[in-house]
Amino acid sequence: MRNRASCSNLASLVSLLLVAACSTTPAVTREPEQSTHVVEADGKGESTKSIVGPSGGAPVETAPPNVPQFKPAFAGQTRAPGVHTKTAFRAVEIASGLDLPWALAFLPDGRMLVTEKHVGRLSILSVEGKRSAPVAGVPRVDGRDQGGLLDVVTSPDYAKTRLVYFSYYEPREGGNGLAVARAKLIDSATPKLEGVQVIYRMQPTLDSTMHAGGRIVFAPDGTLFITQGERSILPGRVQARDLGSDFGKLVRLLPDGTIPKDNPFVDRKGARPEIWTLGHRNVLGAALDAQNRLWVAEMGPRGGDELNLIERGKDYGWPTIGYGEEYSGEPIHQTTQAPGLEQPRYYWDPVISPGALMIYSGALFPEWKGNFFIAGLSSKALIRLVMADDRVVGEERLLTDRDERIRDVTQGPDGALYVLTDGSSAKLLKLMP
Ligand SMILES: [Ca+2]
Repeated sequence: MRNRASCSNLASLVSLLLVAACSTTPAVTREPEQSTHVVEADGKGESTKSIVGPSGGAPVETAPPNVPQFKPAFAGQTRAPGVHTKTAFRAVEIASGLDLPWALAFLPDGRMLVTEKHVGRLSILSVEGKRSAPVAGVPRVDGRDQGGLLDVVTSPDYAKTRLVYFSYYEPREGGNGLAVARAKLIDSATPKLEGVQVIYRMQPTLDSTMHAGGRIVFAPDGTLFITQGERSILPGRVQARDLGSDFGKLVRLLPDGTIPKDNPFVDRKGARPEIWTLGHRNVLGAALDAQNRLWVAEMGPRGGDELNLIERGKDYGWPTIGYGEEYSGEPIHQTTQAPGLEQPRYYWDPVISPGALMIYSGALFPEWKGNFFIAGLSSKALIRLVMADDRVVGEERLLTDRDERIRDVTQGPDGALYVLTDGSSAKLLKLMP
C-alpha cells in the first residue's frame, strides 16, 4: 500500500518532524494594540469597553512576514486595512476554571454544552455559568497534545430527538484517528449520553497527537461537514491531496454517517466517497454564511494561516502551495499559486492560529452583522473581519488587553458572543453591548 510504504520510507524523518510539529506555534511577538479598549471592573469579572477609534487605515499586523518572498495573489489578500468597531461592548466572565475547553454549544433554553479536551469531559453550564456534573458516557479519548474531546453540536432536530454530535481523537490499535459520534443527551441532575453511535471514523489509522481538525457544521440541507487535519507528521502530510485518505479533507455526511449521493467523488475509483474538499492542513474553524456557504479558517505552518471559501470538490493546495514555511525556516512550498489549486481569500503571515470561526448574524450588534470572528490562539485576540464581495476589507483585533489565547467563539441565541479562552484554567466570556 502506498501509504504504508510512505510511512516506512520516511520513518527516519518522522521523529525529527514530530519534534518540530509538537513544539507549540511560536509566540507572536506583538506590541499591544493601540489603546482602543480599557478594562474596568464591574463587580462580576472584568469588563472591556470599546472606545471609538479612528477609522481604518494601517493594517493591524505590524510585524514583518516570516516569508517575505511570497507575495499576495491579489490586492488585499493579506494585511487588510485596520478597522475599529464603533460599538461599545463589555466582556463579562461567566465561568472560569475550565480545563482546556474546546467548544461550546447552546441548548434551546440557553444553557451550554462545553467540552474540555484533554480530560475528555462534557458538561452543561447554566446560563449563569454554573457547571453540571460531568455528562456520563463519553467514549474514551486520546487526549494527548491537540487531541481529546473536541467539538460538540446539537442536532438541528434536537428539540425532538435530544441528539448531540461530538468529535474526538479516538484511541485505536496501531494509533488513533478522528471520530464523530452522536448520542441522546439525558439532561438530568446526573446527565448522561445514551445510545452512543460512532457515525464517522477518519481513515487510515496513524499515530499522531497533532492536527486533529474536528469541527462539525450542520448545513440546512440536512448534511453535516466535518473538518480534519493532515496529522502533521510527514506520513500524514503527504496524504493531504490524496483522495484515498481522509487526512487533510473536509468530509460531508448524512446525520447517520451514510454518504450523500451528490458528494463529488462518489463515483471516482480509489477515492473516499465522504470527501467534500481536499488539500487542507488543519481546519479548526468552520461556519456557514448568510447564503449558507461554508467558510473555514485554517491553521498554516509558520506564516500562512488561511481563510478559505469552501466549494464542492475543490483542492485547497496544501502542502503543494501556500504562504508559509516550516518552523525550522525550511521551505515547504515552491510557489504560492498553481492551476487547479484554490487561493485563500485571505492569509496571515505571521500567523494568528485560528481556533474557531463564527459569522455573526445576530441583532444585538447591528454593526457586526456579517462580520467574521476568529478565535486567535497565538495572536491572543478575537479577530474581527469586515467582508465585502467575499474578500476581507477590514481587520480588527479585539480583547488584546486580556493577553489570553482565545480558543473558541460562538454566537448565543441572545445575539451575544461567547468566547472561550485557552489553557488549564480557562474562562467563558460573554460579550455584550
Ligand atoms: Ca491552501
